[in-house]
Amino acid sequence: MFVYIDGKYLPEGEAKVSVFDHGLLYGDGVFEGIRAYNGRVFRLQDHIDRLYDSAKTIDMEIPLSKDEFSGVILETMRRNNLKDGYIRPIVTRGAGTMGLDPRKCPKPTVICITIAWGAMYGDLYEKGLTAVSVSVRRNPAESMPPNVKSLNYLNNILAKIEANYKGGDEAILFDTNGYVSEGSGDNIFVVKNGVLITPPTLNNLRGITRQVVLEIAETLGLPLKEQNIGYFDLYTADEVMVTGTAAEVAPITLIDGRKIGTGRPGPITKQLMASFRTIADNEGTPI
Ligand code: PXG
Repeated sequence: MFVYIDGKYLPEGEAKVSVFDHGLLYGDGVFEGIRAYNGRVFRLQDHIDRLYDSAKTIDMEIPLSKDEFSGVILETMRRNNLKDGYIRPIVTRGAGTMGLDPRKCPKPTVICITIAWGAMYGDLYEKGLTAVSVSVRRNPAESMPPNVKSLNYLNNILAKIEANYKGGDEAILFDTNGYVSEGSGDNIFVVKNGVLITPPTLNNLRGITRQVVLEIAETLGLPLKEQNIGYFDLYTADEVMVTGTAAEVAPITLIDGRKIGTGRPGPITKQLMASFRTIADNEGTPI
């Protein structure tokens, strides 16, 4: 595979980052996770916009225009002959000296990695995933906004480790007020009495898949609410699902040992999964 790094497309073994890069030393940087289906990059502009918003928030200027960055993503896919896959653009603060101060890093490092990739959860899309709530809280917006897709994912990784020990396929994080935040790498929706409900995005990542699901719900005329929910709402929901670039739309059928609804993926979840598949397979920026 070829990897784009700082203006060059290099064989992956030759694409190297300095040990003094603040992305490595401090997790100082931002990234995106994007999918391509059938020769088209899904929601490319939305991902580019979020990448630049993440960079703006951490006061880092990406040394490429948005159009140039989109071009790099498409060209990396072309050079690797990929029509379906996963794309990881990364911008780190760049190489500097020791010390947190970003002014020590004259130039951000820009990277784009692509890999071939299929469904993340295999047969769990039919059976449903098991989720566990974790004691690790999502970092509060006033400390580190969860809207920034930063290179420091330890908050989410600690949640994932806890879920692994507790035997869950995915972790459900709460915020410091006890509201449901999100999964370790996806957003959460519940269905109760025919209404689709998802938390507002102050305490979670503004997921692009979440946005697609909201658009589908609107098109289908499904009643929809963006409102805070607690663990009572999770356990007593008729259906629960998670959404993300990696997970796509995935049903959750067991949470902390409580069967959700019938214990099988519900009708609204299945409808949203099918509509998502159609949209993902048919729209996108041609490679
Ligand atoms: N919340 C968090 C914390 C995420 O990291 C989402 C929600 C869903 O956002 P999108 O825009 O993808 O719908 C994410 C995205 C991985 C991986 O390597 C994780 C994500 C995306 C792609 C790959 O596990 N998370």
